[in-house]
Amino acid sequence: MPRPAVSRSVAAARLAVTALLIAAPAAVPTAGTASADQGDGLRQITDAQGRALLLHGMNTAGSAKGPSGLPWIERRNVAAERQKLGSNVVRYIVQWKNVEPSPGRYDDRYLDEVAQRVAWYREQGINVVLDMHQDIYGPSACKGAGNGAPAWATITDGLPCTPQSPWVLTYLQPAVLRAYDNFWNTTGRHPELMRHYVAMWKHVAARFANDPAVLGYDLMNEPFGGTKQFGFFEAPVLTPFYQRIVTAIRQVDRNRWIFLEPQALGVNEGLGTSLGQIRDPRARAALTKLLGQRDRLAGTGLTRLTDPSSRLVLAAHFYPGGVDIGGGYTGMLKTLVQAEFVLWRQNMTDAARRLNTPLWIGEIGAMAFNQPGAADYTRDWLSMADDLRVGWAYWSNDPQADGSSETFAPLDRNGDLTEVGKVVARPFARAVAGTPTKTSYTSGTFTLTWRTRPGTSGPTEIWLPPTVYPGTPKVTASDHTRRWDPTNHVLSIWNTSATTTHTVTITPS
Ligand code: 9MR
Repeated sequence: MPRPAVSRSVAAARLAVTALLIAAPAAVPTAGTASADQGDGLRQITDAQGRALLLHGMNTAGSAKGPSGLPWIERRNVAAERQKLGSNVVRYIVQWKNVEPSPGRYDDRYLDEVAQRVAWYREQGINVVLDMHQDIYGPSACKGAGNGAPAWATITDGLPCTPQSPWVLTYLQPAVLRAYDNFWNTTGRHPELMRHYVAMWKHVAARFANDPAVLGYDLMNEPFGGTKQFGFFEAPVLTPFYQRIVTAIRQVDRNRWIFLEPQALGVNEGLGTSLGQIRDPRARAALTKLLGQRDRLAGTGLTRLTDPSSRLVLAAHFYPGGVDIGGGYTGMLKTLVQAEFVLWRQNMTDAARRLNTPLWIGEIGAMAFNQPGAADYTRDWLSMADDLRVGWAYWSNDPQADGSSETFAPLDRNGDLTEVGKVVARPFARAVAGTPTKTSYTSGTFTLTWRTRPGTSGPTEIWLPPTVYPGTPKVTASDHTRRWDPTNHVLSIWNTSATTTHTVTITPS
C-alpha cells in the first residue's frame, strides 16, 4: 500500500516525536502502549510490551440483550473458548438500561455482576472489550423488539410502531426514528439524553479503570442516525458525541483503548464512513508535555503528531449482502458479497488510515450454518482478516435453543466445536513482537512474517488449534528460539538474529 505523502519536515518531526514517545515509559502496563509504526499496513493495538495484539474472539452474547443484561455464559464456557478457539478477546455486551435504570441512578450491582464475569476472562488471559450494545434503540421503542436504552430515555412522542421481519426493518418505524431523533437531539427538545449517555460511560469507565482484564470500551453498538444518515449524521452528530465520551472517559481512565463504530447502515455492507477525527486527550497531553507548545499546536496540521500515544480504534462491522438476515454464499449472491468484500476492505482501511487508528472487526459472522456456502464464506472473511492483519469478534457465541434457525455458535453448551467452530478455530498470532506484515493460512500451513520494531519485548505467540495440530507442530523459521506449550497450544518464538524481518511457517507434525 502506498503511504500518504507528507512533506519532509513534517515527516522528520513526526519521526522525532514518535521516537520520543516510544522511548517514554508506559504509564500503566495493563492496557498496553500504542504503536507508532504503521509499517506498510495499519496501526496495531499493542500490549504493555509493545507487541501487536491480533484479537480474535467472540461476541458474548446476544442473550445479554434481555432483562438481566447478562449473557448465558458460565465460567467453564469461557475456559472452553480459550482452549478450543484460542480466544484472546471477548466483546462483552452490556446494556445502558441495566447500567442506568432511572435517570442519574446507576445500578452498581449490575456492574458487579459484569465484573464477576470479566474476572472469568481474566483467569483465562482473555482481554475484555465492553460493548454498550443497542439494536432498534431500546426495548421500549417498539414493543420489546430492541435492546439498549432504558424506558425513561426512550421518547417516541406517541408515534406508532410494529416490529418487522427481518428485524432490521424495524429501524424505519416512526416511533423508532423518533426515539433516535430525540436522542441525537435532532428534534431540539432533548439535549439531556446524550448528556446522560456520556455521564453513564464515565461511570462505567471509572468502575473498570483498574481492572486489568479490560482492554477497552466500545462506545455504542451500530449507531443509527434516525432521520439523519451518512454525511448528515456521522460527521456533524456522531463524531462530536464520541469526542464528548472520549473526553469524559479520559478523566477517569487514561489507558483503555476506545473502540469507535461508524454508522452501521451501509457501512456494515461496505460503504465508506464519514466519521471524523477524534482527539484522544491522553495523546495530546503526552505531546504537549514533550513539545511544551500547547498553544502553538492548534491549526498547524501537527495534530497528527498526537497519534502515537492515542488509543482509539476504528471498530467496524462486516455484514455483506444481509448474510446476518438469512442470505447464503452461492451463485449471484456470492458474486454480490464478494464485491462487498472488496468495497469494505478498501473503505475501512482508507478510513483507518485517515483517522490514523488500528482497525478491528467488532462483529462478523452471523451466517446461519445451514445456509449454502456458509463454510466458504467463513473461510473467506477469516482470510481477509488475516491478510489485513486485523482482529475480529465473531457474532455470536449464543448456543442454539432447539428449533432455532440460527446456528452460528462455534461451541455448543458442552464446549465442543460445532461445524462453524471447526472453521473458526484456526491458527493466529495472538501477539507479534513487532509489526506483522503478512499472515496467511491454507490447509494446515500457517505463515507469519513480521518486522521487528524498537521498544518491543517478549516473544511472538501463535495459537494453534488442537484439532489441526494435535502434536508438536513442525516449525520452519530463520534464527530464533522457540517453546511449545502443549497445554495451551501456544508456540512462542524469540528472534535471535539482528535481521529486521522474520518469517515462520508452521505445519502439523
Ligand atoms: O442475531 C441477532 C438477532 O437474533 C436479533 O433478533 C437481532 C436484534 O436484536 O440482533 C441480531 O444480532 C445483531 C447484533 O445485535 C448487531 N449486529 C448485527 C447482529 C446480527 O444481525
